[in-house]
Amino acid sequence: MKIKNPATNKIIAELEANNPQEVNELLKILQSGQKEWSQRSVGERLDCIVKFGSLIQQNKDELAALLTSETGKPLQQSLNEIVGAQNRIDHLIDNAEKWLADEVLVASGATHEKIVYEPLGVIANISAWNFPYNVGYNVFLYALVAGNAVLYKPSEFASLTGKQFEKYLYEAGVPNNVFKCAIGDGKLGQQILESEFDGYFFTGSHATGQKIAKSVAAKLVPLQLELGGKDPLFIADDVPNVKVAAINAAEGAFYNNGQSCCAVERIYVSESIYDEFVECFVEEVASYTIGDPNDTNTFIGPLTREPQLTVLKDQVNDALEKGAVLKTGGKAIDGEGYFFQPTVLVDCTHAMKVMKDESFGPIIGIQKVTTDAEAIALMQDTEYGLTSAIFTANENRAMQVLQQMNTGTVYWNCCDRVSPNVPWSGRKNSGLGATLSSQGIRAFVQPKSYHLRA
Ligand code: TXE
Repeated sequence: MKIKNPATNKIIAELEANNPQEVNELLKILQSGQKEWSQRSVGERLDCIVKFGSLIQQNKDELAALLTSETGKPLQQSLNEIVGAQNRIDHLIDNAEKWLADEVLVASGATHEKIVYEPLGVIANISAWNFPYNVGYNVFLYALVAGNAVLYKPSEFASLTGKQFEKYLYEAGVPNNVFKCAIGDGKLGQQILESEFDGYFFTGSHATGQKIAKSVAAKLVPLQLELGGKDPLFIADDVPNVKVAAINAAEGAFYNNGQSCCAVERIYVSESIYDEFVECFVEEVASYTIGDPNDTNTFIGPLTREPQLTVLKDQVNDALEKGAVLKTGGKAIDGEGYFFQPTVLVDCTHAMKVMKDESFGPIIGIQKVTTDAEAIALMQDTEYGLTSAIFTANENRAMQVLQQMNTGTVYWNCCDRVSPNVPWSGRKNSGLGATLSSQGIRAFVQPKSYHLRA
């Protein structure tokens, strides 16, 4: 498989892809290793994950450069991701033993009752490229600590990073028949769906997620889908500082070039502060440094995937045809890489694709609203359900809005953030199941209920 650098469109590596027929061989190897691994204590398995985390941090500069080379993520953001992802390991250190321990419910009387949490077995993790550390750790580290073996298929746009996970997991003591990184694209992914894994954990687009759900439904094994989003942000007229709100909103929309499932994907602004907000927002976006992702001053690098350029151009043209006003950006940037100008469209409506379809790029639509009720109705007008946010000085006003959102995550005066302490879940077309938090720990086990009559 040829690996390209999105900043230069040049091939930087060639990786031996796995043939689909190898999947069943890998599955057999993992089945052979999983039993012994599951018989180790949670603490012993956790020790390997802690060592893995240390190895990653020791090599973070080299790993960040690698991540940037294959995804185009600005170097500083690659470093941020690698360092930040350690919070998943810290969460496991603090919580895994508690949530995976046997639970004695009745210890007196004729019949004692307890729950033992057993691993699922060998699970498949088909993953995405935009935050390979974050979205990867959410699944394969939690699965390993729970006693499962894992077949991990990184996105074809983050394969080099995927191979590093395998290298350092082995160095940390995870047996090579307990974790396998399979290299390939959607075709290899399809073969994985045809094989008999004990659970399927997917991070990626809604379209692919739906295909995966259809393919594995009849197997009646656990399936989790972390899919796309069209996350709204409502800027209420009582924000203490419109400029600060605009700067925070812009970061939520453009961090990682907007290639984040929980990026701000549409913004609604109370009419009384609309003009001021738009002015501050456009000023902030126009100030972003676009360029070589290896330059630590760069905030906007190339898109990771070339086809997304066409999606973004189409959303801009569609919006303009339907009456939107382009304030900045709007075009791909000439040159070798997949660069697109950070783009702000205002006076948008829900007739436009940019307010309804996932953009997953450096483009945002802004719409004026006159009441909170109007904002709520527009925020709810989506087939996605990942996150929603409101910036306001008033907690009651925030809760009024957030309680009505049908999303797995809600934000008051923040956005575009994930914490391992609380579940990360999508509703509607944004997914199925939850990773992180105690729920994410228990996602990789199945309860066995013991009724014991001595
Ligand atoms: O997804 P794709 P991408 C979402 C984000 C965006 C998408 C981008 O919102 O929509 O992910 O990631 C494999 N059978 N999230 O472009 O194309 C493919 O090889 C089996 C949400 O990578 O769906 C890759 O490994 N597998 C998330 C993986 O599926 C198939 C956070 C994803 O590919 C396949 C991050 C097939 N038919 C991104 N086709 C969240 N909610 O947390 C492709 N694949």
